[in-house]
Amino acid sequence: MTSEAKKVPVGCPHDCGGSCLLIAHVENGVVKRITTDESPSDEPGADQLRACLKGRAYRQRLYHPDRLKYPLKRAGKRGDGKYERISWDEALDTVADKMLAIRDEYGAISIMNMSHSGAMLCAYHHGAHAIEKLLNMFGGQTYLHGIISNPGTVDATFQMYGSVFSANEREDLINSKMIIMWGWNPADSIFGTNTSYYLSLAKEAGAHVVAVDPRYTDSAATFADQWIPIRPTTDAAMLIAMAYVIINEDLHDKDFIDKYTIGFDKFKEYVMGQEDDVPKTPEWAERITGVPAATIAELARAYATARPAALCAGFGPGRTNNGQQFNLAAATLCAMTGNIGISGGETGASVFGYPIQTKVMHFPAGASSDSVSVHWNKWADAIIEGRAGGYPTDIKMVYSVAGNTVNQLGNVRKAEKALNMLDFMVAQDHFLTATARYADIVLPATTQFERSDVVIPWLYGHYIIYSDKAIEPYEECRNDLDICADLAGRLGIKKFNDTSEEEWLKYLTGGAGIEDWDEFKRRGFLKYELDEPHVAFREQIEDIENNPFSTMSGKIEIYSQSAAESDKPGVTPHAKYVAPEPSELDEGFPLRLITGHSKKSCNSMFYNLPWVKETEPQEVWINSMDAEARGIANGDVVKVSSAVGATVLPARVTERIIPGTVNIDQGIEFELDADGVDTKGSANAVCPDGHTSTEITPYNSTKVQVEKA
Ligand SMILES: Nc1nc2c(c(=O)[nH]1)N[C@H]1C(S)=C(S)[C@@H](COP(=O)(O)OP(=O)(O)OC[C@H]3O[C@@H](n4cnc5c(=O)[nH]c(N)nc54)[C@H](O)[C@@H]3O)O[C@H]1N2
Ligand SMILES: Nc1nc2c(c(=O)[nH]1)N[C@H]1C(S)=C(S)[C@@H](COP(=O)(O)OP(=O)(O)OC[C@H]3O[C@@H](n4cnc5c(=O)[nH]c(N)nc54)[C@H](O)[C@@H]3O)O[C@H]1N2
Ligand SMILES: [Mo]
Repeated sequence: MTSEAKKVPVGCPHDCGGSCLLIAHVENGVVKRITTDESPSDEPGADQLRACLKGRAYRQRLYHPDRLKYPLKRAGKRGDGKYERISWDEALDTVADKMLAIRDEYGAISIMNMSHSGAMLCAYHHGAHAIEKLLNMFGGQTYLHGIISNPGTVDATFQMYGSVFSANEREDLINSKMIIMWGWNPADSIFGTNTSYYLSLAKEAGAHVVAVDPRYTDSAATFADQWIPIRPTTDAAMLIAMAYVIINEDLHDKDFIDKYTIGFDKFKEYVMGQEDDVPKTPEWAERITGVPAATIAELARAYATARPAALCAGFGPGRTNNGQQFNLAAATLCAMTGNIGISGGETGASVFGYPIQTKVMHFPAGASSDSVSVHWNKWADAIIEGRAGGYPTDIKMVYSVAGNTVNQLGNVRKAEKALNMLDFMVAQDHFLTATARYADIVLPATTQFERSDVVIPWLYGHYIIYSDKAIEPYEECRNDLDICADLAGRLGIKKFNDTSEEEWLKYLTGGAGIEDWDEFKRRGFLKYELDEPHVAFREQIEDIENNPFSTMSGKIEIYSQSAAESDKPGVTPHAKYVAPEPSELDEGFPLRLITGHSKKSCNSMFYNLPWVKETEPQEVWINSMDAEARGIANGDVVKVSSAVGATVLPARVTERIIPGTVNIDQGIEFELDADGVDTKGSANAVCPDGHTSTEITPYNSTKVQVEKA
């Protein structure tokens, strides 16, 4: 007998920047259909939280034939994917025995926690939170520090504004007269639920839209009146030349600069050439960026006179050597034109928007004073070199939850070498990922459909989602917290968790102003009613005397004294174009590589779903000039190589990318052949694994060669 379908609200917690409502239509315990937010559009609060195609295709992920169904034990070489089914008891006993033995012999910190951002937007116990707590209670861990996504943006916004709450809400775009999508492609990379919708509204309202990007992206194609192709890693030069034009033509907002900023004069000396005898003219920038001087000057004039104008900076340009200079320069331009703290403006270094992060807490993981850390990009070196190489400890074991580090950090060949040196590895995931297939024990975790949680937006949006358990766990899958709690028992850890799910959720959302919990659960969301969209630093601009910026001076620091006093290499007191140091990794590799975040995946997730795969194939974009010089025709299979490795994939010969630069979308999982060459077109088979002195992972500074395979 079929019962009637019930509709259950579920929040999508994956790390794309959106945080959308999925409505699971459940019949007889099976999700039959997924729709999205259909609440009436005239309701107060946030707009409908409409899901993307990946969220709506989630049934294919939930019930994918390759989904992990039960615990697995390795039955072949690390990496070859041969496993056999074991019981939960055998799996957890094995993990606990190994952990105890490793702690006895080498200490708890010889366990590296490689968990990452797969279920980033959970407030509660799922994804990486529980394992962090377990390892802390076990005596500490080696965790991985640094931010992969946007360290340049975070540093720049702290340096200039003293806060990471530096983004306007997307709804506010409708108030902009001009929008510059600078290395920003939200048609693909989401960056907040409904961003594309708000861009459409802005365009309908008459905003002039310009895209500055090495690629003619789908965002540029859909929204932009003008595409300005630029060589990657050179953006700071173009922005600084725009500052030159604005100063030279007296278009800067002197009142704003006087009242709200400090250090403009020092920056001006640099721009006009008094500091180093190099005036930063558009002609100077043309040589660096490849953008015609006249185009730079024209954009500068348009931006300076279009107020309010939103300079929306993506994270791609910051994922380069000296990437923080991009955001410092962009933020400086926003300040010079008085576009900060006003509706329709933007800050050029946007991290968080509406401060939901202060209202909903994450599951508390505690801390252990014995823990040590290494930078994300050094995880493999830390295993390979250990204490002898200057790392804090010798790593014997890796535990990975909700991360695919082997695939998502550079230099997968080195990763393979490191993992083969371990005594033991555990991975907890939904699939036998490129990381999980090196594990000795693989544990199957539930998805958001099989548990309850609270899901919050990544950057922008004044809402929280109640994600209700729609179905029982798939096959033998278990919740991350329950797995860790069972392990805790076996490890002799007491009081790992004595709080019920509902109590946790109420506690973690205690500051979120939920008046009627049952109604929150029933509807599946709480949308805060705001009079107008949140604008970063509005309070400071409206009343600087009483609401100073959280910088040392209380103002926007176009010149930062504390940065001037910093002894960290790469830190500069004001925005500067710093040419990258020549690297031996670049020799013999003439083309620049960028690695975009695309609609066909969320990092390494979703590309295995037929409906998602249909959207676009994995290809390397190459300009026809570069292709012709190499005898490459559209669709030819090519080999892309760098100093650290190579990958093979079809070429898309196109004018949609600037000559001299190629693009491989990041996220696709690698598979190495007998020669160590990746056969799937995975970006990190070619991106190296270093980081800059300011801890940036400079994927988009990679140099490669392309040839017919
Ligand atoms: N669908 C989808 N959405 C996602 C993700 C995903 O994988 N898939 N990932 C999520 C995550 S974790 C993050 S951190 C964000 C990432 O978001 P971003 O980092 O902003 O995304 P990218 O595609 O890397 O870069 C944005 C644009 O910058 C361009 N670009 C690259 N280098 C340069 C440069 O030097 N100068 C200029 N001007 N442009 C450059 C690229 O061509 C691209 O169009 O997206 C999030 N959203
Ligand atoms: N070349 C290149 N590489 C990049 C980037 C780039 O621009 N260029 N971008 C980088 C960026 S910005 C980021 S943030 C990183 C992302 O790096 P990661 O966080 O390592 O990548 P994801 O693909 O998000 O990994 C998520 C994994 O978590 C699993 N997962 C999801 N939900 C759950 C859950 O509830 N429980 C458990 N146990 N598992 C779950 C998924 O199945 C998936 O395997 O990648 C980086 N890699
Ligand atoms: Mo990210």
